[in-house]
Parts: sequence; structure tokens; C-alpha cells
Amino acid sequence: MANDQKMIKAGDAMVKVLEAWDVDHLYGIPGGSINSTMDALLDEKSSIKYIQVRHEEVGAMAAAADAKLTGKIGVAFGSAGPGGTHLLNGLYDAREDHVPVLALVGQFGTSGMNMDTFQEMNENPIYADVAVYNVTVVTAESLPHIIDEAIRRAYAQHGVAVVQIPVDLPWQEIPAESWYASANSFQKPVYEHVDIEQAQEITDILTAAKRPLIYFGIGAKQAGAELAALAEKLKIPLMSTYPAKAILPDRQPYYLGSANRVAHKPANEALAQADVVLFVGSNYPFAEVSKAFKHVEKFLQIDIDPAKLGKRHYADVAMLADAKRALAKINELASEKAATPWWQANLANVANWNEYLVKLESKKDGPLQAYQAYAAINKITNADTIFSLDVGDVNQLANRHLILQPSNRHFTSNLFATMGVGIPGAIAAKLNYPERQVLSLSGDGGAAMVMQDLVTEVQYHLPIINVVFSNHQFGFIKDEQEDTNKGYLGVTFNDINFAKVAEAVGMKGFRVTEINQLADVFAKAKEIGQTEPVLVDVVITNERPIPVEAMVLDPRRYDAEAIEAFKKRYEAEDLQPFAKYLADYGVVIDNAEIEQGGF
Ligand SMILES: Cc1cc2nc3c(=O)[nH]c(=O)nc-3n(C[C@H](O)[C@H](O)[C@H](O)COP(=O)(O)OP(=O)(O)OC[C@H]3O[C@@H](n4cnc5c(N)ncnc54)[C@H](O)[C@@H]3O)c2cc1C
Ligand SMILES: Cc1ncc(C[n+]2csc(CCOP(=O)(O)OP(=O)(O)O)c2C)c(N)n1
Ligand SMILES: [Mg+2]
Repeated sequence: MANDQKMIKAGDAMVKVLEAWDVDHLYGIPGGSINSTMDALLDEKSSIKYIQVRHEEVGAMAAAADAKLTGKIGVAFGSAGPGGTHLLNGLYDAREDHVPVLALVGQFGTSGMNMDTFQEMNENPIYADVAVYNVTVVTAESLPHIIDEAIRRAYAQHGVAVVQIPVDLPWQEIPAESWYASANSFQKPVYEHVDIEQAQEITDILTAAKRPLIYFGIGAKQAGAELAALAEKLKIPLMSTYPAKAILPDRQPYYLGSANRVAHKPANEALAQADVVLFVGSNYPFAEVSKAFKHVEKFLQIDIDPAKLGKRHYADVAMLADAKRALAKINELASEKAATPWWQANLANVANWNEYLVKLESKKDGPLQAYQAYAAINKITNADTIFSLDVGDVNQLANRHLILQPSNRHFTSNLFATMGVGIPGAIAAKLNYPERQVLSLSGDGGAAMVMQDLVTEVQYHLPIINVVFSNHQFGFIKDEQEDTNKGYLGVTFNDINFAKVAEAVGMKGFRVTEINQLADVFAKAKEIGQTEPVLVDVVITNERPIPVEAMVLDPRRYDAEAIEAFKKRYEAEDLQPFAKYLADYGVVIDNAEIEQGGF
């Protein structure tokens, strides 16, 4: 009988759909247009945790970080108009790093829609570009169904789903049996196939190559052991994209690091000289613009996505396969090679570069530089620590100076590269992994964009160690202006004492200005960070980290005076050009263009 039909609020059904998909927390700020969703969250508060942030952007960035860290969908919401538009940076971050995020956006009630009512506008076009699924709900009964559809699409298409919800709908009652969640049906594709002929072809080309490199990206995340085994068997140095750092333990003797600017010297130098590149699980976005592969004689690619094969360079062999399975097969087919001059020259170059990094990190006197702070951070962290990195010099410096294991996690806004992700990412990390040590590392520009949410760490008792590097400038951009502009504009700024900011929101804050204070303060931060959030503001010099994309070391290309000035500025007296090691080991390069080198 119709009158006996059990009913449920559409909003409660919506939240139950989220729960069915294993969403256990979400971020946002209430508003008149989303208050019905708040009511539903109140009803379901025992199974889904609402995290109040102080800026919707932080909520969306944290949701993106949830997805990056766990592979599970992240959820954030904002109210109609400004609350929703504040989400955009986090949503674009998720889109560009291909992770599933659901955004719920408030809307004026259906009676006021399309009437130019307060904060009312056609919201759909705002999210059209960022989203793989983007709809406005028009009936209460369809609300749970649409949320289910949104989540399924976000997972399947590795992207952002946005649902705009008129505020009256979640409050309406719908039949309790009228909805279901499809979470139990969801599956991820499994890629088992490896083409044997292609695997053989790749093995043969790699074996015959004179100056081969394996260039892996985060698609090879599960394949660290296979990469190391192949490198050692065929004596092929490994390099990676920056986000693929720590797929192998850092400072492996044959790991050259990443290329371009957030990069390491050995990788840039070797890439410029390579004759064969195996590009695996990588979509290096600087490939075309930096002409990274222009001189390569054979380009071999392994990727799981057909849209990526041949994308960054013409591929002589393009294999559609999972990196781990493909590399395992190539390992099987390959026979052990003896060390080659190319291998030895690269190992010597890596050793020389690592000595340079250690020298900077171990300085005991002189002005405090970021390098010594990284050494102090390495001392108080462990193989389990999760590092949430902001955007700026922190990417360059963490890439070079954090010494990580595959069991560590480090992440940032890889491709959208939005500043401000450090603190939101750490909030997400601690919520997902309460037992693991979590650090956020930010520059003073990035931290200033989101510092209001330090109080969120306090409010939810999230023991995070926040590190801010204060150099009183947008350092990463200042260095660009040095290279491209006629002068500096907009790149320096006044000091913010972040230790005092921390104290103001109720967390312990320290300010470090000397090398000899580092050990003690970081030891205290480690201790405090076991139970409550803490912040260390490290006031560093405004020096430029060594530009590995523009090394002035090779006497065949630069005069003695220029080399001396470069070495002095970057404390690089002992740093050698790769050309020295190529010559030492008798690597002959018979191509004039390659001999010139790229970087
Ligand atoms: C300020 C800043 C500066 C930066 N500068 C640099 C820089 O100088 N150098 C640098 O390298 N990076 C830099 N980055 C990062 C850069 O923007 C890109 O995000 C990064 O290079 C892309 O890395 P990726 O190709 O490993 O990852 P993605 O772009 O995610 O590509 C991964 C690839 O792996 C494939 N894949 C996924 N799973 C599998 C699987 N199982 N098997 C096979 N293939 C798979 C995917 O289809 C995709 O093609 C910077 C980031 C920031 C924030
Ligand atoms: C939201 C946003 N605005 C601007 C930029 C351009 N940008 C990239 S890095 C950077 C400077 C970062 O400064 P800071 O956080 O102080 O770090 P530093 O490089 O000084 O260590 C800027 C302005 C950006 N990536 N994101
Ligand atoms: Mg700065």
C-alpha cells in the first residue's frame, strides 16, 4: 500500500551511496544552498566524517590528495556560486593528475533557479572543462542515482565528477527502496597481455644499444624491482620523471634522477647523449618543448594507455602493456651484459653529483640554506613517512635532497602545479594514515596561500609536522625571471613569521635561522609531531638551487672565467661535466649534434 511505503530523505540516500563506495570523510564549508546536504551529513555522521576546512580550495585539494594517496575517490563540496568556484584549483589538480574526485556544489532551490536569484547562476558551464561528468540534479528521486553515476564515471575515467544540487531536493522524501549503489559491481581493468614479439624486439634493441637509457614514470610504480633487475642485467642507467622519485631507493648508483629543471644533473646530461630510450609508464610533459628525444635513434615505449603511445615522440616500438608485466618479460628474455663504458661513465657522474649534494647538506657553518634543513628532515623521518609537497623550489629541493625509500610516499600537484597543496595534502595524508608520520613542506609563498587551514590540523587533532621554507620570495619564479626577463618584478615579499601564525592557531611553532639550531628544533618537532601538529619555519637564504638545466661546467662550451663564476656561485668546485667521464671511460660519440649535449 502506497501509504505504508517506507521513505528516506533524498539527501540521506545520497550520503548512503557515498558510504557504499567506501567514502569515510569529505571536506567543505556550509552555505544556504548546501544546508540540506549538511543535514544529511548530520544524519549519517556515525559513518562519514565531515571535515570543516577554512577555504573550499583546501577541501578540494585535500580530496585530490585522498585520491592520489589511496586510489579511492576524494569528495569535497562548496555552496552555490563562490563556494563552488573556490573548489576549482583542487578539481583541476585532480584532473591533471588523473585521479577520481567528486565535487558536490550547492544550488538555489528549484523554485528560484533560472530567476537570477541570490548566488544563483547556471553553474554547469563553470565545471564543463574540469569534469568528466557534470550535471545538475532536477528531481529528489534521481539524486542518489546521479551520485552513484558520478562516482562510477570518476573512477572509470580517472577524473572529476561534479554534481550541482538544488537545496530543496536533499530534504525531500523518496521511497526507501528506490535507489541502490553500484559499488559492488565496480572493477578495474586488468592488463595481462604482453606481446612476445615486441618484448623480444625491445630486448634486442636495448642489448645492441651503445648508450641506452630507461626512462620511467609513475606508471612504473609497481615495477621497481623489475627496473632495477633490468638495469643491472643489461647495464642500462635508469632515469625517471620527478614524480617517479622513490620507485627505487634514492641515491642508487645507477639512478640518474629526473630531467629538465626539477631535476638532477646526471639525468639531463645522459639524456642528451643517449642513442636508445625505453620510455616506460611515463608521459613526461616537457618532452616536445625541450626536444628531449630529438637525437635518439630508437625510441621504445611501454604504456597502458593507447592514447599515450607515440604521444611524446615517434615510437619505433610501442607496446600496450602494464609496465611491471612487460619489464618482467623483457628481463626474462635478456641475457646478462658486462659493464660498458657508458654504464661506467654514468655511474661516475652519479657519484660525483651525489657527493655534491652531500657536501651541501652537511655544511656546519655559514648562512642557513635549504640543503641543511633537508638533512635535518632526513634525520627525523623514517621509511614510512609521507611527504606532502607544495609547489615551488620545494619540488626541486625535495627531489634532490630528501632521501626516500619505495615505502615512503611523496606527492604534490604534479601537472597542474598549483601552489598551496602542501598543507591540504598533509591533512589528507594524516586522515588516511593516522599511524604514519606526515610532513608538509612548503615555501613561504605556497604556505601563505593556505595557512588559514593550519587551524584545521589543530581542530581535528592531526599530528602533522609542517615545515615552511621562508626565503621571502617566489624563488622558483624569481629564478625564471633571472633567465628570461629584463629585471625582477613581483617576486619578493615581506616576511611572515609562520611560527607566530602557528602559535596563533594553537599549534607549537618554531623559527630556525642558524644551521646549528636545526638538529635540536627538528628533534623537538618530531617529538611533538607524534601527538599534535607543529610547525617549523626555516628562514633560509634566497639563493638559487643549482640550475641543472643550464650547467656551466664544460670547458669545450664555456670559457674558464664563466665556469669559475658558476662553480663559485653554486659551491660546485668539485662538480665535473659528464664529458669528463665519457672521455675517461672512452665513450665515443659519433654524432656532432649529440656531442654538443642538450642541457
Ligand atoms: C613546479 C613543478 C615543476 C616540475 N618540473 C618537472 C621537471 O622538471 N621534470 C619532471 O620530470 N617533472 C616535473 N614536474 C612534474 C611534471 O609536471 C609531470 O607531472 C611529470 O613529469 C609526469 O610524470 P609521469 O609521466 O611519471 O606521470 P603521468 O603524467 O601520470 O604519466 C604516467 C604514465 O604512465 C602510464 N601508466 C599508468 N599506469 C601504467 C602501468 N601500470 N603500466 C604502464 N603504464 C602505465 C599512464 O598512461 C601515463 O602515460 C614538475 C612538477 C611541478 C609541481
Ligand atoms: C596558484 C599558483 N599561483 C602561481 C603559481 C606560479 N608559481 C610557481 S612556483 C611559485 C613560487 C613559489 O614560491 P614559494 O612558495 O615561496 O616557494 P619558493 O620557490 O620560494 O621556495 C609561483 C608563484 C603557481 N604555480 N600556482
Ligand atoms: Mg619562497
